[in-house]
Amino acid sequence: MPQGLPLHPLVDQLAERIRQAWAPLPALADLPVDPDLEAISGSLDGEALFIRNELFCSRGLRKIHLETARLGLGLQILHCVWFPDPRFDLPVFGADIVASPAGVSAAVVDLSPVGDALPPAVVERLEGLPPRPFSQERPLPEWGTIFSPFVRFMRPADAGEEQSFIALVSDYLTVLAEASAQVEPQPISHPDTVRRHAGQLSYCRQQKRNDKTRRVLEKAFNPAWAERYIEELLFDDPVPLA
Ligand code: BLA
Repeated sequence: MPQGLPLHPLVDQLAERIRQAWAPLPALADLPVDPDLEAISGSLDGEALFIRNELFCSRGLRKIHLETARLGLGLQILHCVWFPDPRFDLPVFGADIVASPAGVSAAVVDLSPVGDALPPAVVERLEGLPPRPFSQERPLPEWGTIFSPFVRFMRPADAGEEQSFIALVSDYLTVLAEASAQVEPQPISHPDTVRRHAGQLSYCRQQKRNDKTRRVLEKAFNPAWAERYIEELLFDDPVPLA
């Protein structure tokens, strides 16, 4: 880890679990990223800042992104999104953890639809997962209409719930990996591909309405840098269909 600073155990353990989940994906390959955006370190008010980005693609997934960061005032972030290739009928996987010295305030995970609803095979698998109760579920923000009925958003109350959150994320990643191994691509001009492309644009547009992310990045760096980071790295649009 840059600067050798440890991250919150939940952030470290979940990052490790996510790396294990992408390792066996078919046709896994590095995704080139501007070195300016890939690894960033600096300081704010005497505190070390860093961002580490890991990016891949695989069969059916145009971008697999994991960000781990320390962004000042002891704020630690794990941000992870797996964006599907619109030719494949797959949901978007997203997870976010926000931790500070006061503890973890937000942990969220979802498999989000890029059309009207999740693919039926994904719904069936999600419905078959073991129940994982959390004692402090949080209400979704107003831009959260992109999430599925299976979204989970909570403040993990203790180490036990932190482990449950890791298990929950593992469940969702297993569902997506299974779906991605089975789904066949449709042509680029197929109406379903066009619809999923539009759905992914809308997912990115809604995520960009999360002012909390933007504010943290603007304060740690500056508004222009934050804008570029959000537009080009966090929530870049899928390439236009030919
Ligand atoms: C909330 N995200 C937050 C918060 C901060 C960040 C500071 C407020 C914490 C809280 O309410 O307890 C900050 N998140 C970041 C930063 C990055 C980041 C700086 O990812 C930098 C990379 N956010 C996502 C993804 C999801 C997501 C992929 O990036 C979900 C799949 C969700 N974050 C999300 C939600 C909230 C949040 C739902 C709560 C927003 C609210 O209550 O208003």
